[in-house]
Amino acid sequence: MKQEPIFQPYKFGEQQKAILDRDGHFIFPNLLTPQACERLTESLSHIQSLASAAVKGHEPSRFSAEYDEYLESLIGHPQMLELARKILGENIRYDHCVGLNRPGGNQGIRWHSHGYSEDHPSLGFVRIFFYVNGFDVDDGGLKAVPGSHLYRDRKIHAPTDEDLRKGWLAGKTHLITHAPLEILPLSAPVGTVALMWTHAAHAVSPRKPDSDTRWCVVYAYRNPGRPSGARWISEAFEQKPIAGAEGLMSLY
Ligand SMILES: O=C(O)CCC(=O)C(=O)O
Ligand SMILES: [Fe+2]
Repeated sequence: MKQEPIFQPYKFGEQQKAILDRDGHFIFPNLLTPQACERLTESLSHIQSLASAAVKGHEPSRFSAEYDEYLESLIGHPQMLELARKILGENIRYDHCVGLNRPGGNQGIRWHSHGYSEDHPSLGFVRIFFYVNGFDVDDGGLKAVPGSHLYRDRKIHAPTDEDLRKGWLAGKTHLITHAPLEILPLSAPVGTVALMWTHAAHAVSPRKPDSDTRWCVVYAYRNPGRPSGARWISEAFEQKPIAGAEGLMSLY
């Protein structure tokens, strides 16, 4: 069955890949088609509606693709896999699909990084964020530290920008450009797709109380070879045949 496109035409060649590898993140403004945005908004509203009845250990927000057919169908969508393989190369596995809806008043998330294969840097792990209705700076907005991913530090933590500057960032420079590392608040128009290497320091600012819900979902893929802490896939889901995702669901 042919799937509807999710992305507008885009270029992600050597130059764009080099920017991702230098900064640790890469933003495609307006990449999602209007139709995909509509379907995603419906699916993410559905995930949101399940939140109050969440089963502990198998939450709809953490196992989102297991609770929504459209979200499931994107795991093996040809355009999704093409993009994931432009980043990671041929040999990839699916890792997780997490709903990141942030209603007005949501507190955002503190500075952190994630881990994968610290001992074997050629194995990559990338998050592909779909910011369906986008976000403004300081309104449920993603922030990053370009170059932080090159340290491959899985344990970056700080409650505020100030704490990060005084702590982990102090005295650190970019390992390629040698510029001092700095916090970069991002903004994203409707339909933005953001790529991020897993070791990049990132945080999300609180959503303003009178803002609407920020609709967002993330799909993560990796090169197999190491255990993965964020691999949220139930046993039943790992066995489920999903079009296009054959061979992608196992850990190794
Ligand atoms: O909500 C966001 O924009 C980012 C959430 C996050 O830190 C993650 O999925 O790793
Ligand atoms: Fe994160």
